Amino acid sequence: MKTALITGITGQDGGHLAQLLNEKGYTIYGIIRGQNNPRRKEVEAEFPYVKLIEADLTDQSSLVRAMMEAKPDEVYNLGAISHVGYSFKDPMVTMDITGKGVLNMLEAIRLTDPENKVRFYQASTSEMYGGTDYNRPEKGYNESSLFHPRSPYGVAKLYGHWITKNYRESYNMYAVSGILFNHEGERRGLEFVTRKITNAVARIKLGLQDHIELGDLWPKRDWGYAGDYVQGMWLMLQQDTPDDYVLATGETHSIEEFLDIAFNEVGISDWRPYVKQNPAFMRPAEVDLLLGDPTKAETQLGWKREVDFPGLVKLMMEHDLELEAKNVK
Ligand code: NAP
Ligand code: G4F
Repeated sequence: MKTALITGITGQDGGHLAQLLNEKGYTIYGIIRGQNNPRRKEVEAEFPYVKLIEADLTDQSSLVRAMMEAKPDEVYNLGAISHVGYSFKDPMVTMDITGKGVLNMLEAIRLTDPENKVRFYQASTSEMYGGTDYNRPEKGYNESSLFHPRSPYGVAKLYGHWITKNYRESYNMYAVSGILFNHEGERRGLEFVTRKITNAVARIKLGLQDHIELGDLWPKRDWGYAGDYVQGMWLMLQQDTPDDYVLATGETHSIEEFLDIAFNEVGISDWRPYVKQNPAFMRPAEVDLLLGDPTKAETQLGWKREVDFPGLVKLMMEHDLELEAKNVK
């Protein structure tokens, strides 16, 4: 049976991927950072089959040790500073982890895998396209579209994307990038707009809070379900030849549309009295519109997303209503 090493095991995608690989019979190692990571207990409780290794993407020696301990067939590099807004506040740490961390991981693989057997997945992102008018194809961004990142996060990810391609071309490594559009779900961090909304709407419905503060409401995103997207990551590592793929739904929706469905789920037809705008949640440069074209992944990998936009909002609302009901006295 195969062995996988996952960075970012405490994150949203790390959880979905651990579940998927466990169903497939993998031995799973996860990298956890920090001397007392608050998410360690959650991971241990939810995924007891994951063996945790202490390491950090900024510490290459720790990654070499992790490779020597896990001896993986596949490495999924999901670890990153992944919040776009935060990357403006801490751009250098973002570059160290989200950008140079990819190089640290690739070099750790090269040093410990002289036979070039390990397959590597890099978590690239639609943020690399930047959503600018001049480079936006009608059917959505695909694998050949131009990049124009609009945040320190997007720039760091673009470095990770190109260094992955460079290692594939230079050293013949099986190294691929999945260019994933936004994917959400019940494991999404509360700092991201979808989960911030579904959690707040549940709390408003249950009388636990009276409003939600958000930044800009007009940006549009191509939002899918994270459970569908980890299937695509796995498929990318099972091909005869390594290549890069876009995963997306092919639909785009504004934050206002997300609010419409979320509030409707709890019987509130007009959300405006409950939403206040706060400039603290606006960004120095915004990505206006993201829309992806997943044709290549659909035709070559046989990947297809199952959950649609209303289904995504509904499943997140159901989860948060159940979660927050425990806080009602
Ligand atoms: P997430 O929930 O924010 O998880 C990020 C993970 O990175 C956490 O486990 C975090 O661990 C870990 N991490 C941060 N700094 C680290 C370091 N120095 N060393 C090792 N690990 C570190 O992100 P996600 O939504 O699961 O996304 C997974 C990956 O896909 C990320 O690289 C993200 O940028 C990328 N991506 C996400 C989306 C999306 O819509 N979700 C779309 C495209 C690409 P701690 O618990 O220690 O903080
Ligand atoms: O939920 P967001 O923070 O996600 P964003 O910036 O699209 O990034 C996510 O998707 C990327 C893929 O395209 C990933 F690479 C990245 O790691 C992350 O997972 O913000 C979505 C939109 C933005 O336009 C933001 O300005 O929502 C807007 N927004 C409005 N009010 C807000 C808020 N975003 C957050 N986080 N919090 C707000 O209060």
